[in-house]
Amino acid sequence: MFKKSLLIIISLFAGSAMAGTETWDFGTADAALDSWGMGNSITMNVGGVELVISGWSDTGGSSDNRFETGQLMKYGNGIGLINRDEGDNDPNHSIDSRYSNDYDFLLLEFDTAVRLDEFGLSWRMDGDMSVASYNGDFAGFDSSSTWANLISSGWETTGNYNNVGTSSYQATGASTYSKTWLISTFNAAFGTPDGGLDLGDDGFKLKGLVTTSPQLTQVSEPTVLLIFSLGLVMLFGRARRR
Ligand SMILES: [Ca+2]
Ligand SMILES: [Ca+2]
Ligand SMILES: [Ca+2]
Ligand SMILES: [Ca+2]
Repeated sequence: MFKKSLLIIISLFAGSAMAGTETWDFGTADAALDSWGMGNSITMNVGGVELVISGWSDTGGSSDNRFETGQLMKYGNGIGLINRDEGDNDPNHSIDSRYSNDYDFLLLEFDTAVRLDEFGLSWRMDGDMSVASYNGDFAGFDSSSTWANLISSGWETTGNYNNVGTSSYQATGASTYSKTWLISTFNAAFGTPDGGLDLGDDGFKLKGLVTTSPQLTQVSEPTVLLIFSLGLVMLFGRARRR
């Protein structure tokens, strides 16, 4: 009985430092739109981690290059985006770079640092894509944010992916953990066009993500401390009885 209790205590304590894997399926009702219209978002919780998704494009300013929010849409199990310079038709309602010189992207804000391991698409056109993470505490985009100053403002390219398909999830190759990620149509801010990796003809609808978080959040620190203290009390109690 005592040995068993101790084993449970130790496993609970060790569990607090173990990695968790979160699978985000945007086809579920948990990924509903928070509201309707420009600047809307999707808030979702998986395994104790919260994710807020918003949609953006470079539709602002007199030079058509400043970041502005767009309107997220749900199409079956996929997330799309209508930016401020386009309408709700195919392929504009996807996260696309097809028309109007606008490059759409999704901003992913987690409440804890995660590693973005994989993403899945429900639809794509050409399918050249980019993923980036923010290094530090992200304060949000402002009216001066553009593709040209993205990398110099704290973002790091995780990778560019040529012709991503819909049949299987794409691995990102990410090695860093961050609370803030960006998933985009391929853009020259992230790398030089190369062969099939070309600009301005891409679009996708995002159906899912796989992330890794460094700790299990189900067991809070005070709970772990309480359990550990109880274990110590039991240990001392047993030692004194001998
Ligand atoms: Ca679009
Ligand atoms: Ca435009
Ligand atoms: Ca633009
Ligand atoms: Ca392309």
